[in-house]
Amino acid sequence: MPVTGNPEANMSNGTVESNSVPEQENESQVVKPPSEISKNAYVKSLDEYEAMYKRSISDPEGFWKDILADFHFQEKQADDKSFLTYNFDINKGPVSIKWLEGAKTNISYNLLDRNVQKGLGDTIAFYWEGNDPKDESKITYGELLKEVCKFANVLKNLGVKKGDRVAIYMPMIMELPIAMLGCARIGAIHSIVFGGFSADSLADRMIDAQATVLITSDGVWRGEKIIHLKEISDKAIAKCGDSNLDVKHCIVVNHLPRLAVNKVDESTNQSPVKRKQFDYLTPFDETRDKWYHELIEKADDVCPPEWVDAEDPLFMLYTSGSTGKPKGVLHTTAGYMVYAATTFKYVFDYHPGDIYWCTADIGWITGHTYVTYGPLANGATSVIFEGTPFYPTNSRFWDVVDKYKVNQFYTAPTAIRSLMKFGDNFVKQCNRSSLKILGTVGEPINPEAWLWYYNVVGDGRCPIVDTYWQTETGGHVITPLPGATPSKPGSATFPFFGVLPVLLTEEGKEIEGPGEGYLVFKKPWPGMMRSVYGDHDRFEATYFKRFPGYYFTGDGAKRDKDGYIWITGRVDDMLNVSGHLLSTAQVESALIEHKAVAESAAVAMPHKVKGEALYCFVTLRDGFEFSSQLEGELKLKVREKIGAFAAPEVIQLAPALPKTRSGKIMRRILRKIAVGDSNFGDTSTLADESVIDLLLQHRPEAP
Ligand code: 6R9
Repeated sequence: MPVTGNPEANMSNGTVESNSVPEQENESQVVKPPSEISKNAYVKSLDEYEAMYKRSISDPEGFWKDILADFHFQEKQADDKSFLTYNFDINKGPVSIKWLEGAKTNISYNLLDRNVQKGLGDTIAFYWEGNDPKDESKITYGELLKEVCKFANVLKNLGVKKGDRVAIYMPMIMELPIAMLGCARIGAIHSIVFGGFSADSLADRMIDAQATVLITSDGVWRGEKIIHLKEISDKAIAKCGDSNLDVKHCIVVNHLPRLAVNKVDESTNQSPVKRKQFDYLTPFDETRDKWYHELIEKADDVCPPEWVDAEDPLFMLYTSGSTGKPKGVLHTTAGYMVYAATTFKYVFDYHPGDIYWCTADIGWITGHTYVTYGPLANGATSVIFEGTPFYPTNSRFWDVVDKYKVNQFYTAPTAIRSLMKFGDNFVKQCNRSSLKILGTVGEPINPEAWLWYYNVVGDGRCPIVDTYWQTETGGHVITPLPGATPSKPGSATFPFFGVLPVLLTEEGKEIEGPGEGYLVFKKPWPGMMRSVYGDHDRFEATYFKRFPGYYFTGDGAKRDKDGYIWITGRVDDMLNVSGHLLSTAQVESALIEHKAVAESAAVAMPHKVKGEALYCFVTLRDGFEFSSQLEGELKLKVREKIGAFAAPEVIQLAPALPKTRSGKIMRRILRKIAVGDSNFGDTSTLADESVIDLLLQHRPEAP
């Protein structure tokens, strides 16, 4: 049991109920769950959590079978099938994880038909809140089922079959979950690419997945800015063509014209949004492109689900890889479904009637699991938000909370830090009394941001669930339960049911008790990834080679004397900008494409709002001069190759890079230069120590 010591014993230390928590720099600050929350929670105390956790580890079959009773499996019951077979040790054979293999189900049936059968047909599944506060809509479970069936029929009519990959590049609109579930209904594998990625990134992902169908929209408003997604899609499709991938169908949602329909400018009798895009004509290829609404109009609203194997793929989602090439993380059906549903229920303590809101974009794993699949599996009512926290004002999040009376609110540390900057008034002018539980995800949350979230946003009455997980883990793996876990600001606390975290030393020895090491997992849980799409060797090499017998997260962590787990961040060549993982190799290969660049090296530097930001060093080819214009061009290059969120914070000229005698770049030194720390440690392995002085001379004044 990872809960060593007795956390209850610490609770007098800094414990506050329904009140502010003071700033205090130590690991013994414990914030007890408010009794109001514990009283009604599914898990009411740490003792209850521990008992359930113990059972999930010692009797996983019994534990999950109780939960499986809430799901529908076709023909024979799931329990007639092999429960779990797995191998984590590459020395013993191929790594594999199979859960309920042989059982047949369909996730869209479980999320929609079953909820309608249970009487939730008229319950709101999603409220949609547009970028413009006047744009809104809603959809019930009954309506959602029909829309999903219609779209599934559209796909079928276009020839899409079970196992085909469908790429989705869309904004946060209702058609996005409909498209996902439409794919799932017929057993097609969706591959969603976040709408902030560039044409090149979209094309790379489509080519890797060999996706011949793309679903997109004409465009989207982000605050005051319009983004023409169809134009980006067209560029991506052209690039696919260059790689011999023939994209046969591009389905386009006509989203722009229907925006701000309520907001009419009396002088012109037109909505300002409409006026702005009045002259805009979406580029359209009559043979390849199809309007979503025209296809849907003719489609039947009944579509029997395709019964797929528990281990058939549900979706793939690309995540950065340390070599620079993104990996298509593959998730399968039953394990992901049950894990998404169970973590959602317990971690947000969702009860019928609650209104839940996760601000993540569906293009990331958080949106997959905690906007679409987890909430719908629980018959929940949630908010889908198209906009940004800063538009039209910095109160937008809290306005939306008040408008829909949101009970559970889930966002990222980077959003919290950026709102913190504007002061408390934007928060305090909103009521927020509906809030019960606050969540955070994506990167380590610094205690200062944690306390602001707790004291200001939550008025000192809402527990915070700091949920640690990854695209690869499918759902939360280390997280507090809001009614049970006394939290410590900045700690993700304890493992979720079925998850067995271990800290390892450099040599792969398990660390018992307090200590710091590599975070690995010793056993599979239902929702973990099964492979890298099309490259099982890479799956094994990335996650199972360094420490045979364990799944390696790529993160470091420490365990304190009370057994609390604190994630310390990535230990590989990965960085986390505003909660988005990027590999340094990916950025370096974008920079090197510029004709002026001979060599480049990217490192992470701490950033007040983004958590981490990119600091890039470039060595130029002969005949090129470093200038602010070149700096601008290089930043643009990274935006074009990857996406706007990846734009470097600093680009510095490096007459040479610090290398070992074998030619390896010593990033450790570059990280020190980036933060202005002149304590370089042992530099004896450098081929040329004078490089350090050269780099210091070219360091910009205030990076
Ligand atoms: C869900 C998601 C995964 C990486 C992960 C870790 C970091 C996520 C965190 C956290 C500390 C948390 N991370 N949640 N670090 N505390 N609560 O973000 O997936 O985009 O794949 O990123 O994010 O470094 O390894 P993904």
